[in-house]
Order: sequence, then structure tokens, then C-alpha cells
Amino acid sequence: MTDDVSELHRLCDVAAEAARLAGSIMRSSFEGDFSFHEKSSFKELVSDVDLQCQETVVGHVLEAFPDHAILGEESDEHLDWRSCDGTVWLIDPIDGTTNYVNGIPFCCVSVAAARDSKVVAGAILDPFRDELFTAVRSDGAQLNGKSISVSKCKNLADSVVATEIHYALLRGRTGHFSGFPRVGRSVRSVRVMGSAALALAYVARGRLDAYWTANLSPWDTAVGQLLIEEAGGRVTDLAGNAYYPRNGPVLASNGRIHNKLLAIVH
Ligand code: 2AM
Ligand code: CA
Repeated sequence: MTDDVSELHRLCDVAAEAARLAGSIMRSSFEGDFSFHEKSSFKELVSDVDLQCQETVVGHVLEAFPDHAILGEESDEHLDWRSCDGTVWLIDPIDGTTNYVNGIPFCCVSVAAARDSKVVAGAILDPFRDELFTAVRSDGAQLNGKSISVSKCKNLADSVVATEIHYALLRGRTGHFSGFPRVGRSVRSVRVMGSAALALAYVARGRLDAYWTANLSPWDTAVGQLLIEEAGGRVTDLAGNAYYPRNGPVLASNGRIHNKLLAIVH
């Protein structure tokens, strides 16, 4: 292992440790008496548990690397992570907050480390199934320490894909919905999971063949994109252009059905 790779593994280990700390808060507070409120609209919630998890993750990362920069979903300021010098961490303390608040145990914590405008290592933890997805750039993707790869599905008719719905509707992005019936008719089934990061991890693991949506944020996709690419899949915008974690649409797949989906998603 070169120094460089071992350095990236160190980032991955710290991401995984931070995710485990947040995961244990998520589990112990689940169905408990926490409070939550709306953010910019009635469709976006943040709970006390999100804030506690973010504080814990940030605390752990900064203890290990005091001079690194932080972009967290629940931070007051959202810096442009690609213009940061050195290492920047992209943190989603609970991805799937609406699921969490409703007592639906499908959500995760996502912690990524990026350098030179690229995500280089990260971890997604599903604390309810004890599934830890990890990836290191150019060194593969793993689930609980075992290598994972995307599905082999080649035909849309055999594929199971996932998406999100609500934000697109509110912002008048009806284009997402004009593509929806075409996708629905072409694939075996469409799922709405409610946690983008965990759905992306499922694409990397081959449980879903693809995932697309009209609008996500950088912390939603940072680890998921790396997992999928390291597991042999492909991530682009909805026009097939190169993707990096940002505010906007995304199409992630096993690669084999990517072009067929691109042709019908928008
Ligand atoms: P969150 O739970 O961390 O807010 C379905 O709700 C998915 O969309 C979740 O992954 C959710 O992340 C994400 N999401 C929620 N609000 C969003 C927003 N305003 N923009 C983009 N993605 C959002
Ligand atoms: Ca999120």
C-alpha cells in the first residue's frame, strides 16, 4: 500500500468512526421524544437528533484533523467545497430525516472526505441494519468490510430503480414527472426510498440497478457517487455529463443501463 492510499484509508476510517458515533445517537433517540421543525419549507425537516449527530461527527473529524474544512448539511454556512484548499469533509448527519421523524428505519449518516475537488474516501452507515458502506478512491467499495459491486442487469425491463418526488414538485421542476411515466413503463419497478444516500449505496451494492432525481445536495451524493464508481457503476447529470456532488439532478446506475435510462429520464 502506498503512503497515499494509506492516507486515504485513514480518512475512510475516521469517516466510519464518526458515522458509528452518529449512528448510535440515531438508534438511541429513534421513536423517542426529540423535537423537530421545518427548514425553508414544510417539506424539509430538521430534528434535534440531526443537530446532535452533526455536532458529534464534526467533533470527531476535527479531533483527528483540526485543520480540515467542514461542509455539513446543518451548518449555518454552506461553503463551496470545490474551492477549498486541503481536505474538506461533506457531512449529512441524517439522510432521510423525514423517514427518521416518522419512525421509518430507512435513513443513514453519510461522511465524505474530499481533496482537489474530488471525494476521495467516505462512509455511509445504516444504523438500523448495522450496514457500513465504505469507499476509498481507486481502492474499491465495501459493505461491512467485504468488496461490493453493482448489479449485472442489462435490460431496463429487468431493472428496479429508485427516485425521489417531493422537492421537484414544490420547485415546479415538472420535467422530472414527465420522465417518470416513461421510466415507470420501461423498468420492472420504481421505488421511492426517502434517503438518497442510502439508495445510492444500494446501487453500489447491486440491490438497485439505478437511481435518479431532479435535485440533491452535495452531502447527499458525496459518498454515494464514490461507492458507485468504485463498485463499477456510473454517475452523471441527466444529460449524461460528468457529475460531481452539487445542488442539482443526478442519474446513478450500474453503468449497463445508464444510456437507456438517460434517453428516457428527461
Ligand atoms: P435529508 O433527509 O438529509 O433532508 C428524500 O427526502 C431525499 O432528498 C433525502 O435524501 C433528503 O435528505 C433529500 N433532500 C431533502 N431536502 C432536500 C433539498 N432541499 N434538496 C435536495 N435534497 C433534499
Ligand atoms: Ca440529505
